[in-house]
Amino acid sequence: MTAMTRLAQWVAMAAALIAAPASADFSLLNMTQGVTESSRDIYGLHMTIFTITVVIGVGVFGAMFYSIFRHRKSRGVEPSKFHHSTTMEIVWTVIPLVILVAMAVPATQVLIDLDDTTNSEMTVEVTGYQWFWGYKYKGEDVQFLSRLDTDSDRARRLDSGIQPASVDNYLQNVDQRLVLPVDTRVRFQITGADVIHSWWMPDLGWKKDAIPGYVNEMWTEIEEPGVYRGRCAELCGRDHGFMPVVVEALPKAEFDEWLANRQAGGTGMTADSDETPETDGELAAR
Ligand SMILES: [Cu+2]
Repeated sequence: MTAMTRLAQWVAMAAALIAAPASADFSLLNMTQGVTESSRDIYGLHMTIFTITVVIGVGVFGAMFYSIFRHRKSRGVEPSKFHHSTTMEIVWTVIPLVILVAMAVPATQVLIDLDDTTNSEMTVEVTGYQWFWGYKYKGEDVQFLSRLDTDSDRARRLDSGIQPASVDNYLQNVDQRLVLPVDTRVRFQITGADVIHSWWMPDLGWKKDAIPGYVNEMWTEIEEPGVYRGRCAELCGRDHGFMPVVVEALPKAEFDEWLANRQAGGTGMTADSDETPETDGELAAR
């Protein structure tokens, strides 16, 4: 092998190494910005704290490696022999304290805001079951169960012979979506019927435990119409991986139409529904 071919090989390898991360979609590694003000607040907090930790990491490791190389024994550096430095102790106590407080103040503000469910315009009761979700529009006489869609359910079975990749939104689809209006402050009351589940919708910026005998509250105000997908985030038994959450946010007028349709006994079902919803009687029997 000539020196030139070897050089060409090295150049090609270096180019491939540089090109691989450049073509990767790094946004997939980060958390989503979501579609609500609170989800963007949370994303902002995440980025601020991430930046602070990166700066600290570079500073600490930079100082450490600089000291290791610059003051190594082989260079003939004599170690200093001092025992105690009050100045240093104060510096390395006060600086982290200031950083922690600077991070805690905005984080606490967002937490307080997330917990404030006052002034909500409508309430949805969310109940976790093994292994599906129940939704009830409080005071609207509309309730239904939301289960894994039949296509995913068929494909996930042992020896089904169906390629999961051939199923639309495999394991991320339900028979009946939770339909919500946009630009409306919606309160959620979340509980569990059997074991602890957790209702997680990344685009809303939060998840909340669904605990039997206890009602957790949360709220959201979705800004953009669309279909958002989440899942149960608390290991709740055999089929934990098969109870997705799908929210469809509709413009207000369309939502009112959907709700009226449901109240009139229609299914009011949305695009990917493929099953007859359970009647209220069946739901109550559970
Ligand atoms: Cu679960």
